[in-house]
Amino acid sequence: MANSKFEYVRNFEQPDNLLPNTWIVVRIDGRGFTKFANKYAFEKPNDRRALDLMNAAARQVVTELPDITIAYGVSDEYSFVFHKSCSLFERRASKLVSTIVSTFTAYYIHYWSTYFTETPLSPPLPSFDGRAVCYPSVQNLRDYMSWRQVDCHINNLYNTTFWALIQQGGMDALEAEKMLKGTYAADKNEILFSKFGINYNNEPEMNKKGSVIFRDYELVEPGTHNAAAEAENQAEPVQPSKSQADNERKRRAKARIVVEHFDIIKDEFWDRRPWLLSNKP
Ligand code: DGT
Ligand code: MG
Ligand code: MG
Ligand code: MG
Ligand code: MG
Repeated sequence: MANSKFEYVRNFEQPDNLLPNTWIVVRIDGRGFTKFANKYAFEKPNDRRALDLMNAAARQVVTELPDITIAYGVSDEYSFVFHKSCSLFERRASKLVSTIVSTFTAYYIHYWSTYFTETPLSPPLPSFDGRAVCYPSVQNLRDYMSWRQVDCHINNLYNTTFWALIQQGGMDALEAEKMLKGTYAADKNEILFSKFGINYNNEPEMNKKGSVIFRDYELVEPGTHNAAAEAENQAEPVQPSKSQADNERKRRAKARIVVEHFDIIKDEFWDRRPWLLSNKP
């Protein structure tokens, strides 16, 4: 249907290709999940089923989009990182974001009954928003990931203490809020331990650290590698040949995709898995 008189409308489309050679992060977030969590009586502050469901949907997104290097999730959000060499959809933001959001949402609904066996979904159905941000250096990308994990830690320590004060301490929300106002991490640890015998260190790793999803290959010995320095120092990659790219795609398709609850702030996680930040796609 070339050259109809209507064809000119195509010129209204705006380009939205993201900056080349930058790490693309697409973060999705549940819309109105405060209300959604109440509707389905999610356990407070962490509902194991809800978090497992988020992880199952995200794992499926990583499986279907091999250009994703790593993903990190906490609460009702997930961040998906595309390698800086990614050329999927010519790096068009709207295509990348909408594909991630719809694939994730579809699997969230698909897997719902696996994790919430007693409570079928009913409208309004869960939905997610999404945005894409480019990070020009490995350090910026690592700082982004650290930012999300620190956020997870701060919120989880607060929420764990807040709900202990209510559920076990018999306070109402206002009293608990007042008690926690202006407290530091050490104070919250102390409240948990002295009032409720809870050692925060023994809380589930998933609640304290969130979840990280990546392709697992053979680990590098600890202390023998500096992934961030190497990635920043490597020459920019030359475009791989078609057969190289095909082989790489097959290797990625075969790799085991794992969901872990590791510390992604410290160097060790990255140093032991140099392929995550490597200049090679
Ligand atoms: P938004 O994102 O602006 O549409 O609004 P919300 O309500 O989704 O707010 P957001 O994303 O800042 O915060 C996430 C909400 O989801 C927060 O109110 C707690 C809730 N949520 C997430 N995971 C759990 C869980 O495991 N248990 C419970 N009880 N609530 C959860
Ligand atoms: Mg939001
Ligand atoms: Mg939300
Ligand atoms: Mg959120
Ligand atoms: Mg089409």
